[in-house]
Amino acid sequence: MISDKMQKELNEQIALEGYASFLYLSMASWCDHQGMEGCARFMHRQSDEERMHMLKIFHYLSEVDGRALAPAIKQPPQDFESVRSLFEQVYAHEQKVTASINKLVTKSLKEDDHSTYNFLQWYVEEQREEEALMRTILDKIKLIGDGPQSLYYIDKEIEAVNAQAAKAESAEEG
Ligand code: OFO
Repeated sequence: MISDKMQKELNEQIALEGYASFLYLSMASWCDHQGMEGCARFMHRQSDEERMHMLKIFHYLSEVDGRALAPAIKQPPQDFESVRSLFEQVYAHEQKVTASINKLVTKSLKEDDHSTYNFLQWYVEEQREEEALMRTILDKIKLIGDGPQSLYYIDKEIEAVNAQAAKAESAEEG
């Protein structure tokens, strides 16, 4: 049985993960429109992952006899200044998610809710990986530059990240 307070906090996290999914979907569409197919594919995968993060909490709440709420999703931005600014926004959003997960972890400990504490450890690790990935991408963009001549090379770099992710996924599937 989960406390009302923890249930409310987890439902807020559901909303944050849901928003991330729609934000990244919007970014995928923008990238696609710029002809950056690698970036579009990357953002679609991130969007799918965020939906999975949202559903994971959904299922956890049911498992502990809580009530998961489907969130209202506010409209994400549709236009982005540049590919660099887009990835800066992704990184900023991931940092926001990390801060929110950290708060949840602290609260679960205060409540002696070890089940939720244990459940949240998956997110702690996921956020560390996501932040590291976004920082690597931003470093590459800074190195390459993001003028019109550089967009092709940025897209190629992101395609390499996509290929790595696909390889890791198929290794996981065995
Ligand atoms: Fe689920 O917030 Fe990103 O990873």
